[in-house]
Amino acid sequence: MAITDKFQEDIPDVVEVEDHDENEEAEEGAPDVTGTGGDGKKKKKKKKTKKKKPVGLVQTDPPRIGLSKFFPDGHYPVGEIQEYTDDNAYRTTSEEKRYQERMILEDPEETYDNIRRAAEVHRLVRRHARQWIKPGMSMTSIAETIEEGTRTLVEENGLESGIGFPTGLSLNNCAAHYSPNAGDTLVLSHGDVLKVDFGVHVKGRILDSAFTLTWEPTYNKLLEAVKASTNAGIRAAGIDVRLGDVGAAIQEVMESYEVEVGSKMIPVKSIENLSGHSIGPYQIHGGKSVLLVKNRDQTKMEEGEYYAIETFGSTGRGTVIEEGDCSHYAKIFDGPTNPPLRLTSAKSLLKTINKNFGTLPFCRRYLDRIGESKYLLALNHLVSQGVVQDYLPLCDIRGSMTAQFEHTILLRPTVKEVVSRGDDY
Ligand SMILES: [Co+2]
Repeated sequence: MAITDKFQEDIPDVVEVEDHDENEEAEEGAPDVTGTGGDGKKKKKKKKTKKKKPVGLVQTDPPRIGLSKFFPDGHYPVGEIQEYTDDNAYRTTSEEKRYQERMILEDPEETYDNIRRAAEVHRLVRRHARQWIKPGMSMTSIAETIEEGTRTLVEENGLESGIGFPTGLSLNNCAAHYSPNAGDTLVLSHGDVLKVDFGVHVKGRILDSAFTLTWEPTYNKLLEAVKASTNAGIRAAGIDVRLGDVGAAIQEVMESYEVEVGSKMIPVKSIENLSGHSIGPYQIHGGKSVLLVKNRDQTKMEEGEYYAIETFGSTGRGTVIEEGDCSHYAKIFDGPTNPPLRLTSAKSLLKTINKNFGTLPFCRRYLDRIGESKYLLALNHLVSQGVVQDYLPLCDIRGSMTAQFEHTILLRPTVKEVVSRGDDY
């Protein structure tokens, strides 16, 4: 893809500097609760000492200029800030908690700038995808375009930065884990409900965020229900909050909606066997699950955790089952390090997986593009030996429609940060 470094002289550089200060303000001063930046005085004071962004560097369309070029000081935009409430309200202004965050920001492995960089890549890639994806396109071309955007913007570099997990493009009654394999001929149709779920990682910090697209107004209400439920889940999340209570908050909003399909009113259901999840370094499912329905899980969310808050609504049964060809795989995070493998091909494939993906999820197309072929027997062997987990497409009943919205949030010591928030969702 063409990369153009054009300079636009008419953009005043003051704008760029202010942009950048907004980030600093939230970190060094009081938490930026309103998201509008802090007081003007502080900005002026800092301006002199700041390294400037390249003046007038403009991102291409589609976005193909590495993001770091726009943020030479290594600080990336802060997400939406939500304050803790009740027993945790003290955190917003606590000196001790602020100090803790400063220490985190100074640690190159722990700093929030890793996940914020991934989030900014996600926002740019999806901004293009949301207006570009149209019925008539093949699922393969959609997936490849999103992936090319991610790879270039995050400046893919081995296991240091890259794709966080395979691009999910699940359609209609299928809610999750479909991505085209080689030879897939599926084409997007006008009446489809498409879930676009893709990931970006920087130093193993995985940004997991998803949205749904439709081209027919029939299912607008379904999308609205799911978007509102995800936001309810995000609101409910917090330090010391029980996972079961987040599920209840999600379900309550989800099931207050109904969708009119052909003059029939259909209630929206929370899919009961899908969930959001905590996220660890290089570990997409970090061990804690956030169900979308009320449940008795007393496990609490904790300070410092990263969560993917994702909800799925359905006009069907509200339950998914595995269906169709598998595309998604991942090495099991706590799996055996040196498993006894009788197939030589499996041993060699495992080496390839370790080198290219580690414990990050991958799909068959990612194996194809790095030159692997005829690997299915070996891959299945790794699955049967408990080394690799396969993730099959998850679908509700035929004829039903499902939608998904998802954000990654950080339970920072002082505030909750919805790091993937954009002006789109
Ligand atoms: Co997720």
